[in-house]
Amino acid sequence: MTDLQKLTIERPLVFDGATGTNLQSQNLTPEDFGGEHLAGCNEYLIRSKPSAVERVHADYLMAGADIIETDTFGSSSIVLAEYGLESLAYDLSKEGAAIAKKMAREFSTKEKPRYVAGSIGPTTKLPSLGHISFDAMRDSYFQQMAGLLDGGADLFIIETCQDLLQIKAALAAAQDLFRDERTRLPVITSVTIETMGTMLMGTEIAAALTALEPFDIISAIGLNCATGPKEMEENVRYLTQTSPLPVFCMPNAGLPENIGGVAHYHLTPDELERYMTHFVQDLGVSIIGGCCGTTNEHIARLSDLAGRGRPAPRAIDWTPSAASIYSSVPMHVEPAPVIIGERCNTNGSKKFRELLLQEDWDSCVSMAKEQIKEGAHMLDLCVAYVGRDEVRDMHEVITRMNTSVTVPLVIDSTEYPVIEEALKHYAGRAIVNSINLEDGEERMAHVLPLCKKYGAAVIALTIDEDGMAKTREKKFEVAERIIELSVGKYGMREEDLIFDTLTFTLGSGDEEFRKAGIETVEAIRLIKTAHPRTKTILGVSNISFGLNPHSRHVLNSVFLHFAIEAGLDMAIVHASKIMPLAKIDDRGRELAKQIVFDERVFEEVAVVA
Ligand code: THG
Repeated sequence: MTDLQKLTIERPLVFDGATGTNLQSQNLTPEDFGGEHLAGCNEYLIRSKPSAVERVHADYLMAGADIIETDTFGSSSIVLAEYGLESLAYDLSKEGAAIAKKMAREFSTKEKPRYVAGSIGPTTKLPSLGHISFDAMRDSYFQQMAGLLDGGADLFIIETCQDLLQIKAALAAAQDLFRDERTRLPVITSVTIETMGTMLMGTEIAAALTALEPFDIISAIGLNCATGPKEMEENVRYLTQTSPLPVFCMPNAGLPENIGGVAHYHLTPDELERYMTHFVQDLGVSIIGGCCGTTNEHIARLSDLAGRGRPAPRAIDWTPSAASIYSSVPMHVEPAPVIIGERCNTNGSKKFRELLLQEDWDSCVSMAKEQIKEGAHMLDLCVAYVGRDEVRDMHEVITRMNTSVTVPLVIDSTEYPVIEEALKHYAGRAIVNSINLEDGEERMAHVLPLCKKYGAAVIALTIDEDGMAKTREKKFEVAERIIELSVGKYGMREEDLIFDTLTFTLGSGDEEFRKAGIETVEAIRLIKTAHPRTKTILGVSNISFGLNPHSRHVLNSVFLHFAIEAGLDMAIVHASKIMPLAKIDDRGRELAKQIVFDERVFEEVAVVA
């Protein structure tokens, strides 16, 4: 199968409808399922009664579906284990794909080729709640996907996702599989937004898009299950207005009504067609289908609709962002800067360090929450402490913060295993802090593949083999070298890079560093002018190390002000201690400005310092 984006230019692609609904209508007996103990295991029908599965496929192919889904929604070892069938995960997946492929071939014509989507469900476990480890989930998906690939699937659909970590584990599996097999199939990811308006884990659609958009393995993104098209409309609209990827939508036949413990679906084919016509022709959804409760009549109507022409063109307004498991936060805000709380850092806060040493994890989380109350948009997190196991400490903190901190995290560590531990347990889109060229490419070669694997953005420091760059020209030169490598060699995009032009303290009185502030500010201007899609950041408190607290606040605030004027997007600060310029008296402001721009008159400096 070729690129989904190209296939959907002329007309929307149509998936099939519900598998369960169709199987139910066949009135299968426990014997059909292979015995009482397997009744309800739809995936085992692939073995015990393949004709029932073939009939589902044939019905939808006759209804006009372009793409049929394999009967493997739950063919992962995790789900099959509930029936004691975990050892069959690969085989059932492969056989399921083979059955679908055989049927698709039978119905394919030159004018209307039919495709098979390997269906990959969410399993029964939520990694963000600690039900299963990322690696175990990846391994389970890998087996299932390997079977689907070997059985002849043309694409994968990772669907009905409730927890973004489920998708990330599945994407990691697909990346590994495609690498091993030297192949690549289109991958559709589809999340489920519950009636309360978020995914089961509380994830808003914007956070889901922010977390998934960076994965270049994904061909389309969308929504399926839980509700009917009516309830989906706002989220569908959001995706069509913002997603750089084609948008997929596969609703239920309306909200289910529970009658005597059985779900009933009431949306008629007529009604489904009406909503989907709006989604396709007004909003630009380009891949459609039906989830629970939809039948071949529903799909026949979608097929008619697809025959009526191309999806509406979309005007996409995409903003590079980071995300927590709950919400998305842009990497540039007006007024700038994006405020990154600095205090959950063992090197930067005595209190946080002590809480970590006491292993008082809940209070570590409380410090994070305090900073959000103080106005932080994101939080820097560093748990390094000499003599302690940083991977373990990161695990303890990140697994808690993943679900209890509502703003995105910036993972601040020099250790690669620590960074990976954090990214594996973070459902949202994190920012990694940081890479540099101190040891040449070494660090980038370790960190950037992790950023790619988990979809993270990254902070890059202007440090190279000669040390921390001091002049604006050198900082700019290092930044350009990092861009060239990151984009050219490691597949990052400019908008995934956040440059930190670093400053030494101006508080030491050291002659050598008198120009540090101005060079840092001007380097920001150079980078933002030449590469407007990149972002910039500063650890602002660095500039005032060694001064008294009041002077620090004044100098930090004034420095931040000028950095923002030069184009700074983000700042790592003590959120409650940044003062608007207007709140600083004229004299303090003037003196701080003289220090930043190295215009000082020597006698006066003593007053500030
Ligand atoms: N760039 C990037 N990341 C960074 C920095 C940077 N991470 C760490 C640091 N610099 C930014 N974080 C801090 C955190 C705290 C302080 C300074 C920078 C700080 N702390 C007080 C002190 O040490 O005196 C308060 C101590 C306390 O509360 O115990 O100044 O530049 N990318």
